[in-house]
Parts: sequence; structure tokens; C-alpha cells
Amino acid sequence: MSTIASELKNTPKGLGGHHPNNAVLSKWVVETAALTKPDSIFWCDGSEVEKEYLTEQAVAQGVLVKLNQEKLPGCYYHRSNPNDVARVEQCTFICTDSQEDAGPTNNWAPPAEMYAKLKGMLAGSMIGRTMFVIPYLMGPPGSPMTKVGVEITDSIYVVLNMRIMARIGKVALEQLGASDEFNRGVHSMLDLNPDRRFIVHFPKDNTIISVGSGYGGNVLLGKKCLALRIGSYLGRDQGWMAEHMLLLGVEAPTGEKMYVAAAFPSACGKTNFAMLIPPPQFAGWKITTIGDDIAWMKPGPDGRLYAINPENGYFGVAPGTNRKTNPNAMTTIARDTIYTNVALKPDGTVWWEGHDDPAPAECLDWKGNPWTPASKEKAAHPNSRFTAPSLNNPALDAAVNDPAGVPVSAIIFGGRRATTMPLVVQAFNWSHGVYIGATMGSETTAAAVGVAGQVRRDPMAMLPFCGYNMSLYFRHWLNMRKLIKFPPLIFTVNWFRKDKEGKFLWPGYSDNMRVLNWIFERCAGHAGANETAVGWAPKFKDFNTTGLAGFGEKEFDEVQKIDREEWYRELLLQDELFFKLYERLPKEMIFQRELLVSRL
Ligand code: OXD
Ligand code: MN
Repeated sequence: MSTIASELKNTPKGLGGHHPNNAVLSKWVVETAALTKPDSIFWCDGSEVEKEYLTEQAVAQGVLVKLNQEKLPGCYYHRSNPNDVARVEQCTFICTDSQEDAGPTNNWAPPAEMYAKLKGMLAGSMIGRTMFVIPYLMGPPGSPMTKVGVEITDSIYVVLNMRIMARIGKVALEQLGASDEFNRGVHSMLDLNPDRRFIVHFPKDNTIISVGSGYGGNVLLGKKCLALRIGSYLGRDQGWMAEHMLLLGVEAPTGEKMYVAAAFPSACGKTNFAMLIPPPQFAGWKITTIGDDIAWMKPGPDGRLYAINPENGYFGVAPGTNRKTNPNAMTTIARDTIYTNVALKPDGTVWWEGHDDPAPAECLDWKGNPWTPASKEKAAHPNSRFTAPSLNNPALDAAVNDPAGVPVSAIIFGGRRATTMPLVVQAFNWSHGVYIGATMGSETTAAAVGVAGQVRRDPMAMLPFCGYNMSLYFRHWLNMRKLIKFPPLIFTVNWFRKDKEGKFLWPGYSDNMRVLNWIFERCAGHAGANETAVGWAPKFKDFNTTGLAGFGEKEFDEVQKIDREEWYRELLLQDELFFKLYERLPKEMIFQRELLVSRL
């Protein structure tokens, strides 16, 4: 079918037919339908009625399983194809005109060649299926920082996830109006053959095509594809920043409040940090969440850097989430949540490794096979996920929908490092901070396909998400300084340092409040610091350890230790990235490296 007139085959009256008053959008949808040949077209309006209808359809098709509605109201369960459980960086492409624009850290192919290949795969790919059209907003309605996207997909699971992760339907069409400025995203599952799996970005055309996968990070196109890869590309040209950062508010008992943005690689606890509940010693302190994964930041009229969270929900890692590590997340995911690839218990509830409940005597694992505690394999996939609306979060910040965004006082870079990296230090200045971000390393996790646990460089946690040449991205960071009169202070943290026996030196989770407290006091100009080779470090007396059993000055020194031998090795590892990026690497990065060597 190739015209809009013949759509809406089996959908109830009033649903699926909300055409936009936008000729460019209509034309693009008709053209895509002509290529993919769906049985019907369904325009999503984002309404509750629509949600109910599509959820019912998904259950009838076996895409979703209805969970125990008494214990988990509004919650559903999904199992993906076992070959399709994480982002696939080797199949992710940035198709800029020249390979140099994509840079040495991205896969690249000539746009024309890639379009031809993908169009070949999309030809007739939706025969027998419904084509859903999802207009969506990344960002609060009415914000000048917000972007409109339209995702075309043949997956009902994608629609139901997108309606949690973004503001979809009518609100997006209203913001779009008659404009032709929207991201064009096409997703088709094909046959989920990993050999025909491609996540491709055409930044110049503001276009994304994703085929052969159903996994969130590959197919919820507003998230990694638009908000980070295309977003970073647009941000460079338009003077703003799209970053892989959580955003949180910290309020002191005095009522003074600041906002902090923090970049950590995937599956390193961003969601936990964004929803942190301070330990009892911090009575009167409040942490509130703006976002847990992505921040768009732009200089504001008062000379500060303002940020919005483009998303509207959380796509979080389930394993390890419990009442101790993240009580707010547990409340958030108790209703209206889609669980993917966790274990399914006989009573219609869910379980994963690191859940509060003990392992069930029996359940179905993430592949649907019977599982008992004696089983060798994990019950939940290590990258199993929950998709939950922000509105459920008891700690949601009141400014989350503020079109102006929130002013950022501090930027934190962090990685998962067993050695070398101290718990916290502050960069000497913005360019030193950019160097710290650029040289970030972290042990790999299950969020991407590959071996977990190896240290890899992940500049600003953006290695898999930068939509152009990484060296030019560093340049953009340096340039932004000129546009921000009162730049945020930059810090680096590491919650994951271990002793020789492999035991964590820092308790983490809610105790990370102590680090946040020092950062807050530094931004407020209250706390002192010691100059070290790698940055300003907290003095023990300024670092709140009350109530932290077994953690005294000796333990503090241990977790803050700067070991010269380790740092020499670190510098050699950092060089690997710099050699790779050398051609266009800003010279400031080399100078910062030399300064660090001389300080060491
Ligand atoms: C994520 C990721 O899903 O970073 O947020 O992989
Ligand atoms: Mn992420």
C-alpha cells in the first residue's frame, strides 16, 4: 500500500488516523510506506485509549506478557530474541560525507552507498505488518532546546516503549506545526538476523535508519540515535552540547540548591546516582532527578550553562537494582513499566540477580527456559532492562518540564576503575576538565555486545555516541568555554576502586552523597582542597564521614591515593587513544598531558 487513504485496516474508529497538517511529513510517510509496503499505517496520537488498545494488541500477539496486575499494576513483560540484547557498536554507522568527519572512532560508509543498501533491505520489509508513525518530542514541550522527531517502526514494542521514553503524538505534532525540521527515523525489525543489523545515522539529513534489531538502544531512536549521535552533531553546529549525562538537583538544608550533570559509561550506575537518597547523617539534604542518561546543555542569557533532559522515562539496567541500591527506582518501576529480559516468576512478577527478594525456587529465565537457583546461567540477562515513566519517580525534580532548563553548577566525569583513579578530584580549570573527560577510561559492561571488564577509553562516556569526529568533539568542548561566562566546575569520580584483595574501597550508592556534598561545597566556595598532580582533592576534614563505620583518615587516604607508577601506566594507555585521534586532536589536549607529566 502506498497511499495514506487506504490505512487503518483493523484499528477501531478514532485510533491510528491522526494525520498531521504537515505536507513534508505526510509525503515522507507515504514514500516510506511505498518502500516498505505495510498492510496498514497507524499514526500514534499518544492518548491513553491508544495505549490501552496497543497494549492489548501486543499481549494478543505475544509481544508482551501481562504481569500480575495486583502486585505490578500496569506492568508488562517482554523477551527479546536472544541474539538481540544490547547495543551493537560494530553495526552502528555515522554516514557523514567524508570519513574524516565521522572520525577514527566511528564506523563509516559513504551515505549514497549506505542508503542504497538499507533501502534494499527495507523494500517490502513491512509486508503483512503495521507501520506505526510516532511523532515525538525530545525535551519539554515548548522549550527552545526541544527537538521533534518522527519514528516510523513496524514494532509495537517500540511504540509502547517510545511512549514511555518520550512525549509522543499530538504534543509533538503541535510543536512541529508546518515545519520541515524534524528527525526522520525509520526502524524495521526485518528477520532479526544479526548479519542484517544496522543502526545508521545520516547527520546531514537529520535521518536515522535502524534495521534488524528490536533492542532499546538500537531502536528507540529518540534516545541514543537522536539525543546523542545526531544531537552532538547538531550541537556542534548550533552552539550547544548533547551529553551522555544524568542531571540531578542537590538541595542543602539551608534551601540552597544546585544542579549537577554527570557522565558515566553505560551500566556504571547513572540511574542510581540520579535517584540517590542521602544517608541518615544528611538530614535535610535532598536529591532530585532531572534525568538519568542524557543532558542537552546550552549557554543561557545569564552566562550560565542550562540543561534539559530530552527524555521522559528511564530505560534502566535491572540487575543490581534493589531497595538498598536504588529505592526510588524500585518505587518507579512498581507500576506502568515494561520489563525486558528479566526472569518471570510463577506468580506473574519479575526477578533478577541482585533483586531484594531471594532467588525464586523456580521461574522462567530471560530466554523462557525453566530456571532454578541450581541453574548455571543467570535468570535475568545482565543487560535486562526496565522502561518506566519519569512521573513515577518520587524524587522527580520540580523543574523537569521547565522549558528554560536548569543551571548546571558542576559537571562530573566518572568511570569504573579498579585502580589508579581517586574517589574524587576537581579539575584545575575548564580545559583541564576537558582533558580529564577526554581521557576517561572504564571497564566495559554488558550494555554493549563484547567482553565485559576490560578497560577501554571512553571519552566523556561518549565513545559509542559521538556523532562526528571525536577530536572535533573535544575542540567543541574547548570552544564552548568561550560561550559560557560562568562555567560549571568539573570533577572526576570513581566509585569502583578496589584494594589488593579485590574489595571495594568505597561503599558507594547512598554514600556517594558524601562526594556530592564536597562538590556542592566546592561550588559554593565553602570547602578547601589540596593541590595534587591530578587536580584539587578534598581535605579529610572537609569530607563528611560521620556514621561511615570503619572509614577513617587511613581509608580516605587509600581511596584518594595517587600512585605515580599507576599514573605512568595510565598515561601510556591514554596515549593509545591520542595516537588514534592525533590528526585533529586539539593541541590543548597535548599540553594538558605534558602538564600532568610534569606535575607527576
Ligand atoms: C543506555 C546505554 O542504555 O548507555 O543508556 O547503553
Ligand atoms: Mn546510557
